[in-house]
Amino acid sequence: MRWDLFCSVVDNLGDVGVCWRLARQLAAEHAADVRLWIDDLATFQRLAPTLDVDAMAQKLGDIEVRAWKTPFPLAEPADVVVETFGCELPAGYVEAMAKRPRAPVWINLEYLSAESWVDGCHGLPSPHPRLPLIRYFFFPGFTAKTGGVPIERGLIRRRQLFQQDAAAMNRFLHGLGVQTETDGEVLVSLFCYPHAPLATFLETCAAGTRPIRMITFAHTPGAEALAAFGVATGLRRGALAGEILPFLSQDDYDRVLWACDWNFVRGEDSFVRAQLAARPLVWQAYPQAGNAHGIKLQAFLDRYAGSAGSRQPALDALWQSWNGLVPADGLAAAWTECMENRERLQTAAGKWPAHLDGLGDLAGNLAQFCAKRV
Ligand code: TRH
Repeated sequence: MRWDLFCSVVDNLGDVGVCWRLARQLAAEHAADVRLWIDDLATFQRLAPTLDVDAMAQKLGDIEVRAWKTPFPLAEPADVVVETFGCELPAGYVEAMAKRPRAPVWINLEYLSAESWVDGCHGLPSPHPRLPLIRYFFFPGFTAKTGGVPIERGLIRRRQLFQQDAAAMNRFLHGLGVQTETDGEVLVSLFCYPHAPLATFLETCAAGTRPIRMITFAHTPGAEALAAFGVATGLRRGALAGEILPFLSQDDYDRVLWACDWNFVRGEDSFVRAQLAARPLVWQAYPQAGNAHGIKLQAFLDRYAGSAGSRQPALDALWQSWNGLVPADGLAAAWTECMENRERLQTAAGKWPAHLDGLGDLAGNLAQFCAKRV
């Protein structure tokens, strides 16, 4: 089957991060012939360094990458058309979809949310007001009534084997230039938005009793904060040492998440990857007006705590202060308590990937949904 995925980069990396991952999985695991239309090749190139940002058409592995320009070129619509994150398909392409002898399966792939209303909206059809086309709303999510989350075949087993092999983890980290000699050191990965209470967090870590090595990534807000705090490239201040790595491939970023004891993540794709890493995590939701992201945050924490069998008040407090939903002066106490309860938090984090895996993965659920309608 031929698939057209359309991705319009809003800002940051997650739109293209999710689309690139989905495209590769559909091709690798579902024999999909995928054309990925992207309107911002420069952003995409951060995730795919070999991409030619000037090419109108190119192959990246098995994926045909097309520059989504205006005016949109004539193109024969695919059997399945995925409009990601409500990006609004080119009008001419929609007209061409309606002229196909058999209308394509048209999917609107939504943003990930743990909110309960998602269950009732997932899979609903929406007939086009004028053309003989139906668009289906497809929601990633955390229940069996949603599309699940992206999980590549064998990923969980690969992560388990990696985490069982301390030598392999150390070799991987040393290969990135991360020193891991200090006994009892807690490894923390940091990927956040600029408005996170970074100064408060770094001060708290430096003043703490446990040695912490914080790993962050070039050209992200964490890198600036670590450098400003004087702990870049292995330097230490109090209990805190920092490492600024280059921006990694998605697969290497996964392995950093697997190797760390705590992962601070953001947006959508790194949020899911940290859940699959089976380590305690702190999520900074993409900021929305009126603190709507606070509702998304609490909805996820409710499900996550439910699965763990008990609420983790300190984790809730840490997430709330990290997201600016409560004053940052509560962050130090919340982080200290989370560090004391780390074993319990690790037990909860270790259970969660099995729950996600049990939902079926996003690409598989999407392929199955479309196969029934194509
Ligand atoms: O970059 P983001 O903030 O993207 C956001 C979200 O997708 C959000 O839902 C959306 O509304 C907004 O964009 C417009 O966070 P996210 O989703 O984690 O995407 C980051 C991508 O970068 C993800 O695929 C992981 C990848 N990454 C690497 O490949 N290497 C790295 O070194 C790092 C730190 C991240």
